[in-house]
Amino acid sequence: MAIDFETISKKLKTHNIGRNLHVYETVSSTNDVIRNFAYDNGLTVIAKKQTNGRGRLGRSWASGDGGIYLSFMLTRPFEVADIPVITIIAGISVCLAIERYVPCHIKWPNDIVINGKKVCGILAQGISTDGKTDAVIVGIGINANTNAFSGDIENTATSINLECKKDIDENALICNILENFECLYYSTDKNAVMDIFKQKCITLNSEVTVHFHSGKGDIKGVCTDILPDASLEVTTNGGERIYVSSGEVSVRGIYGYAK
Ligand code: BT5
Repeated sequence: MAIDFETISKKLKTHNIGRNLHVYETVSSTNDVIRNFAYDNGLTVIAKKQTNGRGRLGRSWASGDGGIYLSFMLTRPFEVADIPVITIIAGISVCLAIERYVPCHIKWPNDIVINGKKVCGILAQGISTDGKTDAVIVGIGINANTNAFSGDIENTATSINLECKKDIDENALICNILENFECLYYSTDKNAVMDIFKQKCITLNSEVTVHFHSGKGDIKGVCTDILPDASLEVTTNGGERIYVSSGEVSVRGIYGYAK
C-alpha cells in the first residue's frame, strides 16, 4: 500500500517519533525540508520521491518511485549525545523492520544490505548554532518497492520487493522503523543495543580496507570490535590495533562497493 498520512498516523504506536508527521509526494530532500520547521523532537517528514536525494560526502541518493524517503528530528537533550551512535540505532531499527520480510545485515556505519546489495542508506546530520548541536536530523532512504536501478548502482542496489518477491506495505514498514527507533533510542541499556548492532553487522570479524579521507593511505586488517561510541577497532595485518570513526574513513570489506 502506498505511503499515506492517515494510515501511518492511525497505526503508529510511538510517543514522539512521527507524531508530528508531514507526508509529501515529491520534495528536494527530506533532510532539507525538515529544516524549515520549528525544532520539535520526533518531527517526521516523509516523501514518495526526492529530486535531490543526498548521501554522505556530497554523494547522491537515487530517489525514484517505490522508495521511502524519510527524515526525523531529535532535539536536545540527546539521550545519546553523538551522531555515529544515532546512526547505528537507526540502522538496527531499519534492519529489524526489513527482517520481517527477508534477512538483512548492516554494513558499518550506515548501509543495510540484502544478499550483498544495498537496500537502505542513512544520513544523520547535526544542526548547530554557535558551535552547539541543537538537533539531529536522521535521514533514511529505503528501496522498498523499487523495481529497477540504473547507472552506477545497477548492480549494487536492491529493494525489499526484489529480494522477497512480494509487495511491501510501506506504511507498516515506516511505523515499524519509527517504533523500533523510539524503543532503542530511549533504552537505558545501551550495551544491549550495541550487542544487537554487533549481531547484525557484517563488518565485524571481516577483512576490511580502511581508506582515510585525509589521504593517509589505506590500511588492511580485520575489524575486531565496535566500541560504544560506534568506532571500529581494526587489527592490522601487522598486529597493531587502530580505531577509526565513520567521519574519517571508508571501509571496504566483503562487499566490494566503495562508500
Ligand atoms: C547514504 O550515503 O547511504 C545515505 C543515504 C540517505 C538517503 C536518505 S533519503 C531521506 C534523506 N534525504 C536525503 O536527501 N537523504 C536521506 P552514502 O553512504 O554516501 O551512500 C551513497 C551511495 O549509495 C551512492 O554514491 C551510490 O553508490 C549508492 N546509492 C545511491 N542511491 C542508492 C539507492 N537508492 N540504493 C542503493 N544504493 C544507492
